[in-house]
Amino acid sequence: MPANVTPQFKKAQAEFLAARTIEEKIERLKIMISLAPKHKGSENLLANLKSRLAKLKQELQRQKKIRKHKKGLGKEGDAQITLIGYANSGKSLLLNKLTRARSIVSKFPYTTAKPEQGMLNLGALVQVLDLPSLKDNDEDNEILGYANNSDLVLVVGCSIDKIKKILSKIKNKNVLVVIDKADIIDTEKIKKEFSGSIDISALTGQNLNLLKKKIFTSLNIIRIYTKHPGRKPEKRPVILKENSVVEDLARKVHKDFIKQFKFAKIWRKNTIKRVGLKYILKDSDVIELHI
Ligand SMILES: Nc1nc2c(ncn2[C@@H]2O[C@H](COP(=O)(O)OP(=O)(O)OP(=O)(O)O)[C@@H](O)[C@H]2O)c(=O)[nH]1
Ligand SMILES: [Mg+2]
Repeated sequence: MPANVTPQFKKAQAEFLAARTIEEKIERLKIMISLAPKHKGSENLLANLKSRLAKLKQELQRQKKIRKHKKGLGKEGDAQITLIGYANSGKSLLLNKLTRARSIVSKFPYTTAKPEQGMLNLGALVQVLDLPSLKDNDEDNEILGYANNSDLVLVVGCSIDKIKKILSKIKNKNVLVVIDKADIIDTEKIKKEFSGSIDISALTGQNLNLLKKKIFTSLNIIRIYTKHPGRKPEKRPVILKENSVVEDLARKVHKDFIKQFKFAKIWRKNTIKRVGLKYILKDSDVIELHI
């Protein structure tokens, strides 16, 4: 990147990097383009940004088609999780408690006729899908398709038999058993049956914070906060896979960063370290890239 970009441009770039949805990325990239230097030495940068914008617009069109096809439910945010279970297990109430969604909750079975969604902010934005209840017939295939395609499946139920039956249907390897209605049932026996499971009550809020923590750790992603020298870290983290290295972050920030990379400074707990491209990042690291 040319050295003579303005601080406003750098700020716009940081905001672009923290963007999650494609729409957000496009908006912020447009701002970057408007702030980019427009002289001979920066032609490459500008061309680069414009081609990125064109690609993002293409991708948006593609996703819109998919969303339409799936009645509005393409993947969004940094990760997608699904809630699956039998009728009345409490999936819709749980979605509403985890996010700002207002999925209809009722004492009657099969109230949720199509997937409902909400966004759970864990630093990483986690899209939560409340799926229609399983019926043990062909209609289950579509529901299972959603679950198998998501980054994590929450199996919501409160009987050992039903939970076992759901588990036998799911191909996704990343599954968390959530025993619901802990305010009215004795969950001890069920908890023992499924190692790593958690008991909650969507109604009283019991263990919901613990559930959020488990969701985050089960997603195997890390939140990295970039910063510019002399400034505070960005509020919105860059999301990477667990065990990513500085190079992965640099690539995500801007491909030119790797070529011009000198060193990175990392703040982790109470330590500050100077590191190279191969250094393994950890969740919550604050990082400054020097080029
Ligand atoms: N006591 C108690 N009741 C709950 C809890 N969670 C849900 N319920 C109740 O269980 C019933 C079903 O809840 P829903 O969230 O609609 O269940 P669902 O799995 O979405 O069910 P369908 O979509 O209708 O198949 C409602 O009457 C809820 O109020 C809970 O944690 N404790
Ligand atoms: Mg429902």
